[in-house]
Amino acid sequence: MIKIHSDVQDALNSNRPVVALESTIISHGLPRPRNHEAALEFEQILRDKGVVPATIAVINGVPNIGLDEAALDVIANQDIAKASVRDLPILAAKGLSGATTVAATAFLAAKAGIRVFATGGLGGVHRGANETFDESADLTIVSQVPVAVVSAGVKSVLDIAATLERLETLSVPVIGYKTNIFPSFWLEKSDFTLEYQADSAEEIARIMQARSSQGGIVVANPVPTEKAWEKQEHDRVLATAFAAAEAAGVRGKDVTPFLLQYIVEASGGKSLEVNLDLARNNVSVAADIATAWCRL
Ligand code: PSU
Ligand code: MN
Repeated sequence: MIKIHSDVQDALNSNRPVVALESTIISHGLPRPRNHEAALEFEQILRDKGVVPATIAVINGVPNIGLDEAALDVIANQDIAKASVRDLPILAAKGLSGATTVAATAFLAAKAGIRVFATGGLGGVHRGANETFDESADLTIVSQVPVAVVSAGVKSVLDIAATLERLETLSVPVIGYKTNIFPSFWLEKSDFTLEYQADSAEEIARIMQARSSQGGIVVANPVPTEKAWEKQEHDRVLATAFAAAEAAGVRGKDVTPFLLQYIVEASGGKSLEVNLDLARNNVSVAADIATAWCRL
């Protein structure tokens, strides 16, 4: 069972643009109370562009596509599970709430018929994955569901080279949005170039159409230059974060939330501002893509 908000269903029925938003970034990726403000702001960015927001989360066991005020309060202010696709049946049977990751959000968005999804940074292959096998389910699910994921690349705490290789193996198209350099979340650029770039939302929509229902695509949208984090400081703080995670013995699904939270504190809040800016930028580009998609 899935609960689709009437605003979302009406828009889908009449071919008006809808963009899915995830809830793990709100529950586990951003600190309170900025997380609640961000959830409301991301939705408002979409509404201001004439797009219906569909924030996705599991509330008392039921996947909700589009959240009301009370549900937004739950994801922002209650301690709920971080839910990937494998957790959905368990939450459903137990009647529990969960914040959906990119994987679970894309999976549920596709079920509802939503084709465009904005997040901050995609999950991927963690550094040291050759020993831990820690690779986000985000990659496999995006390869399987027909959703365009707009992200500022993958979080730079990850092994970006390995992540790009896995995306190739999984046959996921990766398209730079107005760039041929793969971004790295808080930084505008990584060391990796992309084979293809698109210079308009219309072009992305045409790629989506050509890919049809085979699976998703990754739209890599860099944080604007003037909003990016300074690279030296970024590298310095990340090194301290890896050492802290190692010392704390953090493993599995706790790694990403731990690192993000640690980095916010160790950067004196700088990483948080950049995370919000890059996410806003992704939401805005996703709005344009969803609009172009409806006009095809
Ligand atoms: N983007 C952000 N902040 C986040 C995330 C993305 O700006 O917290 C979340 C997404 O929900 C993504 C998750 O699916 O991080 C990756 O977690 P993991 O590495 O455990 O798969
Ligand atoms: Mn993991």
